[in-house]
Amino acid sequence: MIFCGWGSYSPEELRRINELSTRSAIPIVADAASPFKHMPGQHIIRNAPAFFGLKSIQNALRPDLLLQFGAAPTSNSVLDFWASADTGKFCVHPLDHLDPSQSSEWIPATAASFLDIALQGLENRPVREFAFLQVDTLVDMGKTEFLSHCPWNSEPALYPLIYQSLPQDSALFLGNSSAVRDADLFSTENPGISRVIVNRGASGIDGLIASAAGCAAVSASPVFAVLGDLSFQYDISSLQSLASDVLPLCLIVLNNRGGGIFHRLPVADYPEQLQKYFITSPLMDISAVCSAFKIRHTKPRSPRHFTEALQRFSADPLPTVIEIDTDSRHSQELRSRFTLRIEQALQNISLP
Ligand SMILES: Cc1ncc(C[n+]2csc(CCOP(=O)(O)OP(=O)(O)O)c2C)c(N)n1
Repeated sequence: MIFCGWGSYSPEELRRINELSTRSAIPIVADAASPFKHMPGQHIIRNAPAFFGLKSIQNALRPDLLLQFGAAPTSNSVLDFWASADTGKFCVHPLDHLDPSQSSEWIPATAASFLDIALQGLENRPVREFAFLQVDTLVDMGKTEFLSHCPWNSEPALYPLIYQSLPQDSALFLGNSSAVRDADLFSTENPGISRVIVNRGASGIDGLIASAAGCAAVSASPVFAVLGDLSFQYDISSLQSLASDVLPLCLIVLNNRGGGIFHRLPVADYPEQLQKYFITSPLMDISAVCSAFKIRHTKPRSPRHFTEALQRFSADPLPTVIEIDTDSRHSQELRSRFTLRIEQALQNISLP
């Protein structure tokens, strides 16, 4: 199994990773920030975060080999799968051994130089029916069904909406905290997304507007960035360069009034402390902040208004903020229900 995390891959490296996968009949596990998420192909596992963490799956499906290109997986459940897999595990990276579990061997090489050798003399293997790919298809169908019953502005349901609404040849920047994790779990593929960018660092929520603005300054196409309201507040001063340089950046701010991610952590069992010390709800009026910097702002009330706002930006890509009100507690309930639903659905299938 080939894990492909975020990283700066040349088109040739992507072509050759794809070749390694198809010729050796080994599937690719695509992270939300991996270019493979949006590439066509039956050999790509796109929903790993939804089922790799299940013990039933970890016990039943045992890959022969794990190979990682780019950064380590974003999702904790995929990291858990990697850490617990009792098999040969190798991380290919020129500079660093990017394995938080330190349970693998490091191959200090660029993907290109590794693939030069790996592809030499590789015999084509016949396409195999992989249980992982079959489960992925089931999970994908379950996900679509589940999200179709969620409110449009719940955090899980927003990701397919955002992904499907992005125009041809768009670049997508995913903020830290819930954005990159929910994208990993709930997004759908859109071949129109030509580039996904993250600034993961140590998961800092500072400087995300500046990072996205930097992308917009050099990108050939408009950039869309998804981030939380607290991340937005942390980096308001970067709106200045966005406005003065008239950068083609559309910030999609999910406003759940503070750090929604903390609803996922054990501290959520202590509501008073959670609210006071962790959520840290900003008192900011995003519309007023945008007006202060002379940046377009809109707050859609329906999916149609949201897609219209994206279309307006695409037609005239001036700095724009699209603010969507979300409910972090309800969104967390939906995430828990989704995990349970997938677990139940997979209990009844017979795995080889
Ligand atoms: C610079 C920095 N300060 C604090 C944190 C700790 N932290 C992690 S997530 C988070 C909340 C982020 O809130 P928001 O951007 O609104 O996103 P949400 O959690 O709602 O998805 C905080 C404060 C951090 N990661 N980086």
